[in-house]
Amino acid sequence: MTRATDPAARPTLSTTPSPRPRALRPDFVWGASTSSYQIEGAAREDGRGESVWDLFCRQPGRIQNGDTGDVACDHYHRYREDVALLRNLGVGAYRFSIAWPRVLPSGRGSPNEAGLAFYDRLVDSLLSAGIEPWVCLYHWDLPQTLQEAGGWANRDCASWFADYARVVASRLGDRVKRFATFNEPSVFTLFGYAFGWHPPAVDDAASHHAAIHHVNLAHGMAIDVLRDYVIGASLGAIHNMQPARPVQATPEDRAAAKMLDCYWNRAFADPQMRGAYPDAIASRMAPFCRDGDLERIHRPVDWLGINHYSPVYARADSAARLGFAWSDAPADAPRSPIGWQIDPAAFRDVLLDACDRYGLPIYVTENGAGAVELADASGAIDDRERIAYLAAYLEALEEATVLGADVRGYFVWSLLDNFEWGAGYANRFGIVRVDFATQARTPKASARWYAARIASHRAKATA
Ligand code: IFM
Repeated sequence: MTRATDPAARPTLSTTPSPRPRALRPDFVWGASTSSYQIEGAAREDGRGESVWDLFCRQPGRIQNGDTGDVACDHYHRYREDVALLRNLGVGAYRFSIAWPRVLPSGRGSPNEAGLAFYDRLVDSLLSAGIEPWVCLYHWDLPQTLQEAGGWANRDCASWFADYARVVASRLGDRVKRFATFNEPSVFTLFGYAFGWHPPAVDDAASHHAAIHHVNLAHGMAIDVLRDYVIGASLGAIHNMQPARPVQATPEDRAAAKMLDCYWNRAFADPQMRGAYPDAIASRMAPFCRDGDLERIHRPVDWLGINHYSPVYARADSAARLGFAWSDAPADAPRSPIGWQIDPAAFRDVLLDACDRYGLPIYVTENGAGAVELADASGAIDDRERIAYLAAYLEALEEATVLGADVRGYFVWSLLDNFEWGAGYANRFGIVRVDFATQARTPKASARWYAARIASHRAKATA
């Protein structure tokens, strides 16, 4: 493919919207995203098995304030109210994930009818509200029993995942057509198998590279299953893509940033959509890669899901096994209330570069801003900083589209404040506030802003 635009010629983006031709397609998909462990709760109900996150949260010191996903947003019981919130926003699509241990409590074997019935109810409720369900099969909650059998470091996990995909596809595939395999595979493999920050809290290069390869294999095998079982399927893979930058402009930090780029942006997307591992890590992947594996991984997909928040930074460290050490953004970078860098131009460039490199229609499957927020007495939140972030990032998305990127949709992260992994409930990403003591939902100012943004696009598209 030819480059959509010369990177050197890309203008600097301001965070103040300026009048320019609008390029979003009339059928642009507006959506909101969540994930199973972060919102469902009902951790011990209706036969759900344990996930790696259930155990991890019980380990002292792992999660801020000792929080767990046991109750989370209690979405398992309150999904009708949450679908009503989605309908009021005017979104056309809702991306959620299936909890593998709710559907297959031991990871394999007999499906749990009650778990499947929950997703039936959710899908039916979305469809009656005129909202298209976008299902992601895996958002990090591996069944604990499979972890005890080696987890993603065990090659068999790829077949277990394909079997799980078959169970979900045969149950929901009559009504759900949009499926993604994994959410942000580079995050859960790096954080779980290389840094020890997420479950299974391993810090081992061989397990990490094995996990990368087996997740890739699982992706390809599940794509084949979904094609076989879902008539009219539209299949994708969801990757976090963020510029990987050197924290200082030294040759050593630049080399470190290249390695971070390989693991963060390319270790999954390249084999899945181009059929090869990046050269810089190919020899590390070779011990796990058998004949025919790359063909099994490189299956045709219909779209690329991109999750993007802010750039990531690397620094050189001679002791770092992977060739980089994680670093904070430079001190002078503009930041969101939880310290994440704000750089909408980086988002625009990611969309343009991904469009060139992978040649697929793009849906932004996550973007949003975290905050530590206090409500007023009525529970209201005037989250102007989040609105400014969303406005600037949507401006960047439109600019990428004007410059030639084929971006077809945007899902805000997140519909609800939810369990934000290691930060527990302290960091809030929702456009709807959740009071975790009462489970009351209160749309924030950003929810009203997002609804108006969607309505104005629809009005123009149908004018
Ligand atoms: O909450 C997470 C989500 O699970 C994966 N993408 C990033 C979000 C914000 O950290």
